[in-house]
Amino acid sequence: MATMTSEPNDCPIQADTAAAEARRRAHKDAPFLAAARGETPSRRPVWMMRQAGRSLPEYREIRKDYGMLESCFNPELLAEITLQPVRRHDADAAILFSDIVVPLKAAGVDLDIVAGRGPVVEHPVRTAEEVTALPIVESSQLDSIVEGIGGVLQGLRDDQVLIGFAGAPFTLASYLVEGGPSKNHEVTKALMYSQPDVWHALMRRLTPTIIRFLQVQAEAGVDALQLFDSWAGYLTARDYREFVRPYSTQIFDAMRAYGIPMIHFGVGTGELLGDMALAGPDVVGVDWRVPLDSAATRVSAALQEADPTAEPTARAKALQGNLDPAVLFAGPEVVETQIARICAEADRAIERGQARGHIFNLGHGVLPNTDPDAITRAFEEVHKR
Ligand code: 1CP
Repeated sequence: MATMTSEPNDCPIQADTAAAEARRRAHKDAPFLAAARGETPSRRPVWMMRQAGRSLPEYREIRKDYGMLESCFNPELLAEITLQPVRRHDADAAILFSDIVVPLKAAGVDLDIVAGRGPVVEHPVRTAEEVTALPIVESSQLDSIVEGIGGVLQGLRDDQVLIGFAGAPFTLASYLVEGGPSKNHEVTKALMYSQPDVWHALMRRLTPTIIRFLQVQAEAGVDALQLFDSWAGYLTARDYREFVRPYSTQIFDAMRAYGIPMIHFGVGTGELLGDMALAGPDVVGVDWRVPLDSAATRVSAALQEADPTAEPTARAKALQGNLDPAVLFAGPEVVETQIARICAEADRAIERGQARGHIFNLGHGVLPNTDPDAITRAFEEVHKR
């Protein structure tokens, strides 16, 4: 059934949930889906952010001949790179090989992903005129991603899922406003504080592009979605609520019609976990700084405060996380001890009714020099618990 989503801009976005259901594979006993939905999984699900990429020799081999964005828009490469870590580590989830700036590139924004640096935008967006000139992506500009997703789905077992993703408005805006990666996000924050009208116009302009990128993935058959607000942790909770959350909420509201689990994650967001949970995801991603049982207490307190009459199951979310990526350099005994601690913290939160499930992950992405065998061993260790 086609439903109209809340429209932040003057460009209506239809959600074709029937197409999404037709493309999505039937699952049998998928641990990721069980954990995300608050059911008991047959084993503890695990995947790692940035599991596809430079830690794998087979990835570096492919990338010798192709640029980063070239790989993202090539359906065969996209499918192969997405599947590499799933085969090697027996992951419960694949994450689409793409980047948060892909929908902007597809829409015609002049940007590149520079090796060793990240996304670089040729003409930064800092004025009302530049915001208005920012294109909104059309579904047809993302056809190669749809084709790539089809290839990934063919290569997965029916207990494994494919996670699609997008960057959230704040994190995406940071690259557009700064013109590239930033340590302190000072140009972005200066714009937000000194010209709030321009800031809100930029958020309104980005939101439909993000929704469309996610809809295209949902309609191509992905099983779950993750919205990355990687750099939101640079904001105070007050600023997050005023300048960011309304737009992330619109995105979750628009995507809920597809009925697939949605994850929200940011780095250093310990102080924002409750607010990020209120934006509307089913699963809250936690970085390594906050133990999962403390994270669960923060999330459930925020949900309870927002709606004291809610059913007990609506007062908790599933959690995803949260091994420090650096621990993978510390040897198998340390990794084993840390995994045991994290699983115990998650289980405690579930027993208390403050979390609905646990999807094991790192607290941020795999670091490029990580030994792939250390990653495989970590997956095996999680599956024992
Ligand atoms: O396995 C996977 O996770 C691969 C798919 C993936 C994802 C989910 C890539 C490929 N990028 C992303 C998301 C992404 N891109 C985020 C959110 C997740 C996170 O916090 O890590 C962000 C912030 C970006 C922006 C970006 N793209 C950076 C960070 C720059 C900074 O500000 O510090 C970088 C280095 C890139 C390039 C990139 N994207 C992906 C890869 C494999 C690479 C490296 C490309 C190369 O080989 O040079």
